[in-house]
Order: sequence, then C-alpha cells, then structure tokens
Amino acid sequence: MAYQNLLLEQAESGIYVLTVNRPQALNALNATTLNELAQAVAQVAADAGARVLLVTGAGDKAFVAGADISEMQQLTATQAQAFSEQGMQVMHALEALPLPVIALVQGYALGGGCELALACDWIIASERAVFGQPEVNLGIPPGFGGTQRLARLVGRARALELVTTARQIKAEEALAIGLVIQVVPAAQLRDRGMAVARTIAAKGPVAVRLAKQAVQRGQDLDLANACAYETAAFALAFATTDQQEGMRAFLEKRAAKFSGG
Ligand code: DAK
Repeated sequence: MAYQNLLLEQAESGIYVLTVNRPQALNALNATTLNELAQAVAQVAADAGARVLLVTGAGDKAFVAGADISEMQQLTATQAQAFSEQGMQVMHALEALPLPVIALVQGYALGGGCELALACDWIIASERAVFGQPEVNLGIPPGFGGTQRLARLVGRARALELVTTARQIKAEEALAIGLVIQVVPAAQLRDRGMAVARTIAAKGPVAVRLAKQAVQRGQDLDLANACAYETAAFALAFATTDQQEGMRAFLEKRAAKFSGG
C-alpha cells in the first residue's frame, strides 16, 4: 500500500520498518499521517509472518516533532476530542500489535512524537535524540497518552517535572531515567535496530507474542493474578509445534527452526 506521509517496508523477512515521512515539517503528525499510521499498523497486524516492527522518522533532525501545530491551532473542543481520540487509537493499536515494536529515535521526539515512541515497546535512541512533552508551552496538556505512559515508564515525579516544565532532555538523561534503553551513535541507529530485530525474529514467534502479552497485561494486574496469567501463557505454549521444535533442537544440539505454529 502506498502512503503519502509514511514509508512501510519489509526490510527483511518478518522485519517491518515504518518511517514517518514528512521531513519538511520535522515529521509532525497531522490528521492524514495519523490516519495512515492506523492503516499501516493494521497492515502489519494482518501479516501473520510479521515478527518485529521498527518505528522511526525520516531525516536526521527529528523522529517526530509532535502533533502538527498548524493543523491543531484552529480546532474546536469537539474537533480536539476527535483528534485526541484518533491519536489515542493509533497508540493503542501500536501497543497491541502481537510482536515487539521498537522506536528508533534520532533527533527530536517532542509532544506527540515522544508519545508515539512511548507507545512502542522500547526505545533505542541516537546520541542526538531529544525528548520532551512541550505541550504546556502551547497552552495544552499532552493528548496522546503522554501523561500516562511517561509516568508509568519513568515514575510520577519525573513525568510531572517533564510535563509541567516542558523541559527537553537529551539521550543521555533519557537513558538515566529509563525512558530509553540504549543510546548509540547516530550512524548506527538503524543497524542496531535491525540487529535486535533479527535476534527476535529468530525466536519462537508464539513465545515472543505470549511473553509480550504477559508483560503488558500483567502490569495492570496484582502480582498473583499477573503470575496466573503467565502460567496460562506458559501452558498454552505447550500446545505449539514451536515448543516441541525448540526443546528437540536443544537436545539434538542444533538451531531451532520455528514455524510459528
Ligand atoms: N507542527 C507543525 N510544524 C512543525 C512542527 C510541529 N509540531 N515542528 C516543526 N515544524 C515545522 C516548522 O514550522 C518548520 O516549518 P517551515 O517554517 O520550514 O515551513 C519546520 O518544521 C522546521 O522547523 P524549525 O524551523 O522550527 O526547526 P528548528 O531546528 O529551528 O527547531 C524544533 C526544531 C523541534 C525545536 C522546533 O521546530 C519546535 O519547537 N517544534 C515544535 C515542537 C513542539 O512544540 N511539539 C509539540 C507539539 S504539541 C491533543 C492531542 C495531542 C496533542 C495535542 C492535543 N488533543 C487533545 C487534541 C499533541 C500535542 C503536541 O504534540
């Protein structure tokens, strides 16, 4: 499918790269881009062979510099609600993909851009990455889940400090507070993302999916119920050919060939 503001490529078998492609506006998210993001996520979700999704921005200046301010400026409250809901749905859909989703952040990830990265499972940043929730500069609070996902990831106090001051932080500080899990030289960002994606793509797909779902669902449950969820996921894996193949391969001292069944 051809998109106006996105590039969606299958870089290698099972490894998709989704690039927000409006570099002239620092990849800002307008309504068209949000619509296309929803379609692209659905396209990946529909491919049973999809194993990993890498999300990035075009150019070296920005991942995504936020929601499109020129488009937002004229919104009525009702339109703002629709815009926020549209953005929220995209973030939820991305989060719910049954495969790891990794944000590769070069340059600015501000406002809706930071929220897009937060909706991914984890973030790898280039040394030049800059993160922030500058919405209060514009007289609005974050609207695509930033108040919630940021607080869950870095803690309430750090999230509140960032959201209420609009302070922008560089990659090194983002690493220190746990917003990103790794910082790499800018020129190595895509290679690093591809290397991680290849590692994951070689594992048992059902196991990867069950693990992602257990971590995600478990975070909203108390420990006993979360562990019960894990038990169910663990047991389910024993109904798969991947479990038989994985264990047989270990005992036969060879690499496993997973089919995803
Ligand atoms: N929207 C639209 N255009 C943008 C943009 C944005 N967010 N960010 C940059 N651009 C455009 C600039 O206008 C400029 O366009 P031209 O003038 O060349 O036509 C071009 O990209 C290059 O930007 P600059 O010339 O400004 O580049 P600099 O290197 O000087 O500065 C910057 C880079 C990232 C520091 C600066 O562009 C900047 O501060 N950008 C805005 C960052 C920002 O405030 N982002 C947060 C947006 S608020 C809601 C749901 C969600 C949201 C809100 C409400 N609902 C409840 C309805 C989300 C809100 C946000 O994300």
